[in-house]
Amino acid sequence: MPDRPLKIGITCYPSVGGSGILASELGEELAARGHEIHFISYEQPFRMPEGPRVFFHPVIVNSYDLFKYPDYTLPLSVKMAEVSKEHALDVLHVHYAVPHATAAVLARAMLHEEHRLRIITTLHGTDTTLLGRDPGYGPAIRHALEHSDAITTVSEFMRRETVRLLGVQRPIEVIHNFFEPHHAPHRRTEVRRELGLADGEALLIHLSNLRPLKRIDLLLETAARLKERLPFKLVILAGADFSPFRAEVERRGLGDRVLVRERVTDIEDYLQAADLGLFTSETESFCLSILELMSLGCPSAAFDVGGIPEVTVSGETGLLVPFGDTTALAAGIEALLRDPARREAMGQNARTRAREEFSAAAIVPRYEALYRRVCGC
Ligand code: GMT
Repeated sequence: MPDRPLKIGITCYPSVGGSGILASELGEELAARGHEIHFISYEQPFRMPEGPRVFFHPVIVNSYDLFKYPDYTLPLSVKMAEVSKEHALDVLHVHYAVPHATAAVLARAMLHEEHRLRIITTLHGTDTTLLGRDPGYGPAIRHALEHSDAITTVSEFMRRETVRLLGVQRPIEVIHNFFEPHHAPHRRTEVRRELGLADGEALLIHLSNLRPLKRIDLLLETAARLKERLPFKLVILAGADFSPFRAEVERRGLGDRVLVRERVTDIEDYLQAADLGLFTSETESFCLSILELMSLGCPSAAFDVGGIPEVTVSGETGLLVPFGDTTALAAGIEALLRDPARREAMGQNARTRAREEFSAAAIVPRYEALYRRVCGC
């Protein structure tokens, strides 16, 4: 008898961010495989798919004068319990522990035994590496992990950090992120023309939410080192307001080199138009953006931090240098861009690695198997 489709709740942050993107793409792939997907969040996730088996349940957060800070955790847990009961969810998969895993554990406590909810928590990054160290959060995160039916992390680095920082003793399964590129609406030449790229000018690309750990200062420092050495433009797909960085762009004389696009939905347009990704984060559990570029045959240059070396292999599918060494980063980029055959070969390797290791076909069945294991179905 074929396996029955599952009813899966997904909670994530809806805004631009790797964990929300991954959760949305996972929902899309699971729905395409016949499962029923219920997103529960305060807004419809940025890349939430549309389709017959995909539902969105908004969490309404009221603000009351008596509270200095509005609370999200309690209304979220009430909505999780409500949706679990009404739709007989098999499993609730929460992405990013804070506050989603705690809300899920509370939701389960509110339900009667016949609606016993299975909870899977996927740790994505700063829920461990930043909040896990915070004495105001650490014990609550540990409690939620100990009461989840399964825990996953997006890299081996994250698994190690979770054990080290939170002392979690339970098994933690590493399921790497995946990415399936959508069709790019425009051709590479059209995008490059729209960006005003001259013949022979290279296109570097950076995608991020610009938070402090993305180290935009080092990104601009690297671009400044390349300024006199190469004709290039750096396009930044910003998931947040870029204006705080404008003064630094001007100070470094990069005004005509840096192009910013905010809240882009058709990222594939830019991914396929780029020659090289550039990332300068001080930590990353995975760096989904590097994988997104790899999927379209574009290698990246980055610092060798966190889970990044699990995604890209230096010298084969990209270029990694020690953290903070912008001199080495700029030299490596210059060498690569002056050698189109090598860059092209790296791009091909990147595409192959993305398909073999980090495609939906490689990763989604691992989540399905996990759901069935925790549900016993
Ligand atoms: O952890 C965060 O700071 C946010 C999180 C997010 O929602 O974007 O990013 C993390 O999750 C992504 C998806 O798994 C990873 O690609 C990012 O590397 C990771 N960010 C960090 O570890 C800083």
